[in-house]
Order: sequence, then structure tokens, then C-alpha cells
Amino acid sequence: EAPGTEQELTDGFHLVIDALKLNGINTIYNVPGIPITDLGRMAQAAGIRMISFRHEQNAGYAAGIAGYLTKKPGICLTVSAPGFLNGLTALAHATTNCYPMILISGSSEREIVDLQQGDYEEMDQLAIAKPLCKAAYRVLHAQDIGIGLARAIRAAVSGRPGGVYLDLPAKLFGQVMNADAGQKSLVKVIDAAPAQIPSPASIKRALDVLKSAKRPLIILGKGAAYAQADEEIKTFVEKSGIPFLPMSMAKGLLSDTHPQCAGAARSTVLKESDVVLLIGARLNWLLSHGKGKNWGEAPKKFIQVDIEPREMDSNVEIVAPVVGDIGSVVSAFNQAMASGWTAPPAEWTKAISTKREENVAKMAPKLMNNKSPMDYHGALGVLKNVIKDHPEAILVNEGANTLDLARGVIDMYRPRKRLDVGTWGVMGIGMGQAIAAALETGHPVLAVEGDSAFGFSGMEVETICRYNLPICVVIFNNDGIYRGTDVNGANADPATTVFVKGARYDKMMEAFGGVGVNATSPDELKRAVNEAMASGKPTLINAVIDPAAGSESGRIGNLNPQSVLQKK
Ligand code: OXT
Ligand code: ADP
Ligand code: MG
Repeated sequence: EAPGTEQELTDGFHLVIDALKLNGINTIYNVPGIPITDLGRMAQAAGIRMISFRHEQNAGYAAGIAGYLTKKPGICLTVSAPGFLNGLTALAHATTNCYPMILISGSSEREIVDLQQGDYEEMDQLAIAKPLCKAAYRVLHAQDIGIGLARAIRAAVSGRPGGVYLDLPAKLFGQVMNADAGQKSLVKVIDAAPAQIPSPASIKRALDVLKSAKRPLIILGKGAAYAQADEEIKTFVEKSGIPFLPMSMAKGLLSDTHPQCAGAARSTVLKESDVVLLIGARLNWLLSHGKGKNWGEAPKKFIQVDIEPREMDSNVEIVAPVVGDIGSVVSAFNQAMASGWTAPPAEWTKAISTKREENVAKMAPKLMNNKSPMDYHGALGVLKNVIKDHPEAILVNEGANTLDLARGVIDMYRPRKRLDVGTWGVMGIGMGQAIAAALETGHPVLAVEGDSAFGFSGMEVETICRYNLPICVVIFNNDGIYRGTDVNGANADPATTVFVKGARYDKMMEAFGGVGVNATSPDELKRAVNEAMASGKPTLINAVIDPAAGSESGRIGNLNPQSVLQKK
């Protein structure tokens, strides 16, 4: 190597890495291959943590949830066409869920792609990504890498967070330029997600409506958890004295055991409330669009706090829209309320705590049954106590019955500890989210998975073992989707919803050097999970669940269209 020349030149590879590092991005979730294999090697050599997955979708889900947990864009790196498409589902998921994420994909040569001449993995990736993300950019020249990445970061985290696509054609990586000029071309993004201060009038309007309520309710969504304004929100809720209902991933923002928590009186508060304050939660299908029988007969007023102005009036009229970032809005609420606030009528808060105690008492005995094979409640009773003993642990959860029942049974105590299927109810987030959660937080992870749900990302148990992560996967194995008991009356094929009976998922973990356990009773399950939490070793527990225990689609069976011709 000629002395001097090495120092004076840089290239696309190095500029991408330098630009990421300059912006404090130190982890990349990826699957290597042409044209990004060397980029990964060089990034690793430069001190970036490269986490290599077995499938891009899982790397993408990891990146998305990393963004949610850290408020920095999670980075997923993929190869061209098929790798890109595998990652795209996760990018769309991140956008839908308001997680900041950047999908960086290598791509083929523009000249050939644009003339459709059949390049290796040819695809017009930019055009395909565009409708599925907040923004999509392509960088063609090495000197534009800095500005390209800066735009991607800002687009991902500012305003309503979401997914961004960054297209890097193969040729870019090899482009050389003067090292000095290269360094100067990099951009450190200043104030990527600026505070969005609400107008004083909107704050006053909102508090006036809230004050007028006889039966007020606060609904906390995952936007509120994302905002990391935990203390402000707690102060506000407690000062207001208003019952709060956490959406699934907002559980633990204030403890589920908090006296004002109305999680166990959900249908009552939705029906009976007269004023509802939404904080970082959308009135989408998960809240029945703010109307219909779940919301009862009485007229209702909605106040909504959101960073996205166009969210207001999306489903029903919002009488007091408050546009701003949740941290700023809630602290403005707190300031305005410092001069005094009257708690809601005791009649209302009492009615809710009564309903809540009723529901909790109704559930309690089910959680203590020692049946074998287990039912959902018997198994979940064990896991409820595991999280109680380890409130710092992160719970990842997917499935149908496994999801819906775990959500209700397992209390969460701290913010951003429950990571699940999100807005789309998507299966497959499990192992990707578990891996990112362990890496980004350093806390142990308990992944509670339906056997079907697990199958979507199951190969990543190898990844878990390879990086030796403190993840305990518990598979609720009921031999199928919803249940393992369906029978096909027409021919010898198995019914569409059932799997191999008595499958031993624990052996998958053993294949890669992790700990596998088959648990057939709550006692066995308890012993195995406690051991995993104590050891921090990659563990997979095959929890044998009664194949008849589940119900169709868990708690959302009502969404299945029904044939009028064929009775079930
Ligand atoms: O107030 P009331 O009386 O109503 O009572 C409520 C609470 O007050 C009370 N509660 C409590 N009681 C006592 N104690 C406590 N602590 C407590 N907490 C609450 O309990 C009730 C219920 O409360 P909850 O849950 O809060 O309320 P509710 O009414 O359920 O809330 C409504 C919703 C809509 C907000 C809620 O249900 C919700 O969040 N649902 C999300 C549902 C969801 O997203 N499901 C996933 C999708 S299902 C389906 O699509 C599946 N697929 C297809 C598929 C998917 N999804 N993705 C892809 C990529 N491909 C295909 C598949 C393949 S699921 C699935 C696999 C399923 O099989 P598995 O083997 O994985 O799983 P198993 O089913 O286990 O076999
Ligand atoms: P959930 O599924 O928990 O109900 P949603 O994903 O539907 O939550 O809603 C989250 C909402 O939070 C989105 O409308 C998003 O714009 C909003 N949001 C995200 N981050 C912030 C923030 N920092 N400040 C204000 N709103 C936010
Ligand atoms: Mg199942």
C-alpha cells in the first residue's frame, strides 16, 4: 500500500458507516449478501454492532421495535429485490405502528433496472417502497450519502414517527472521493425530533372539556409510551384523579395495579364515560372507531392529544384536538392544573373500582388451577408471577388466544415493557422483537408465543443462541391456530388450522445449544421459567396446552365474516 493514498481517499462503504456513527447509530439488524456483505464486515470492524438474522422480516421487526424503545431510528439492512421485499413487510409495519425505522437496501444498477434489462436481482425498489413508508430516498453519488442519511433520520423520527426507505445501489459503495471532502459531506442531524409545543388555546379548550365531565376517562396508547414522558404522564393522571385505560402496549406506563387503572373494567369505562381523553392512541379498530355498541348509548365527547394533526376527526368528531408532542402537551396540562383541580365524582371512580375488583376476583381462581394438560389461565397464572417478580423484564407476546389472554392476565409495572403485535395484529414479530429488546435494553425477555405465531420467526432461535441472549421463549402449544381440534371431513389432509400433534418445539432450541424444556403442568412451567430468568440462558419451553382450550380468533372472533350458506 502506497503511504498517503489510503488516508486521502474514502469510499461509499466508509461514508455510509461514518454517517451512521456520526449520528449515534451503533446497531444494524441485517441479513448479508450481494451487494452489502462487505458493508456489514466493515461496519462491524468499525465498532457498529451487526446483528445478523436468518430472515430479513425478523431483522426488520427488530429494527422497528428498537426504534420504538429508543426513539432513534432502528436500522435494517438488506440485499436487493428478495431481501428488500422480505424487509418491506416490517417497514410497512413500522410505519403503521409509528415506529421510527430505516430500511437500507442495496439495489441493482439504475441504468439496467430502468431499461428492464434483467440485472441481478433487478427491481425498482424505490418505487415499490414509496407507498409503504413515510419517505423513500435514493443516493447515487458518494458525496450525497451524508445528506441522504440525514434526511432519512429526520423523516423517521420527526412528527409522527415511521418507516423510511433508503436505496443504495451497488455502484455507490465503491465510489471513491477525497477523504477530507467526504468527511465534510457528512451531516450530524440537529434536533431530529423537535418539541412540538401545543397552542395555549388548545390546552385550555381540552382542560375545560375535561373539567365539565361527570365520568371522564383517559386512554393511554403506545404513542404515550413512545414519548418517554413517563413522569409527566404519571403526575398528570394522578393529579387529575381520572381513571385510565391503557392500550395493549401502554400497559405499565402506569402500573396495571395503580388504583386508577381501569384495564380490568374496560367495557364499563368505554360504555359509561362521557368525556374521553386520548393520549397517543388512535380511534382505529382496536377502539371500535369510537362508536357503536362498545361505546354505549350516552353522548360522548372526545379530546385527543397527538402529534399528527390529520389524526383528528379521523373517525368521530374531536371536540378538543391538541396537536403537539405528548411530553410538551402533558407538561402544559400539568402547569395549567397547578392552580387547582377537582377530582371526578366519587360515584364514577367507585363504580369502576367495584367492576374492576369483580373482574379480578372472577379471574383469580382460574389462574391457580393446576390442570395438565394446561389451559391458558393455568399457564398464564405462572407467567403473571414471573413478571411480578421481574418487573424489569420485557414481555413479547403474539398469538390469538395466547395474545388476548396474556394481555389481560399479565400485569405490567413499568413503561415500554410489553411489546406485541401492534396495530395490524401481525404474527411474526416474536423473535425479532425479543432479540432487539434484549440487545437495546440489556434486560431479560420473556416471549409468550402461540405455536402458530412462533412459527413465523422460529428459525431465529439460532440467532438467539448465536448472540447468547437472555431470552426465554414460552410456546403455548395447543397444536394449532386457535385450537388443535379441527377435523377435515372431506379427505385425508389435516384441517387447515391444525399442526403436527404433540410437536416438541423445545428440541429446536437444543439443536443450537440453548436450553429446551417440555412443560406439561403449571409447576413444571414455573420451574423452567424461573430457571431461565435466573440463568439468562437462551431457553425455549414447550408449554403443552389443551388443544381444545382456545376460541376462534381469541377475543376478536366477531371480525370473521360468516357464510350465510354454511352453518359452522
Ligand atoms: O370489561 P370486560 O368485562 O369486557 O372484560 C375485559 C377486561 O375488563 C378484562 N380484564 C381483566 N379482568 C381481570 N383481571 C385483569 N387483570 C383484566 N384485564 C382485563 O378482560 C376483558 C378483556 O379485556 P381486553 O383484552 O383488554 O379487552 P378486549 O375486549 O379484548 O379488547 C379489544 C381489543 C380489540 C382492544 C383487544 O382484543 C385487542 O387488542 N386485540 C388484539 C387482537 C389481535 O391483534 N390479534 C392478533 C390477530 S388474530 C389473527 O389474525 C391471527 N392469525 C392470522 C394472521 C396474522 N394475524 N398475521 C399474519 C402475518 N398472518 C396470519 C394467525 C395465523 S392469530 C394467528 C395465530 C393464532 O394461533 P396461535 O397458535 O399463535 O395462538 P392460539 O390462539 O393461542 O392458538
Ligand atoms: P395504540 O395502538 O396503543 O392505541 P396507536 O399506534 O394507535 O396506539 O397510536 C399512537 C399515536 O401516537 C399515533 O397517532 C401517533 O401519531 C402518536 N404519537 C406517537 N408519538 C407521539 C408523540 N411523541 N407525541 C404525540 N403523539 C405521538
Ligand atoms: Mg396455537
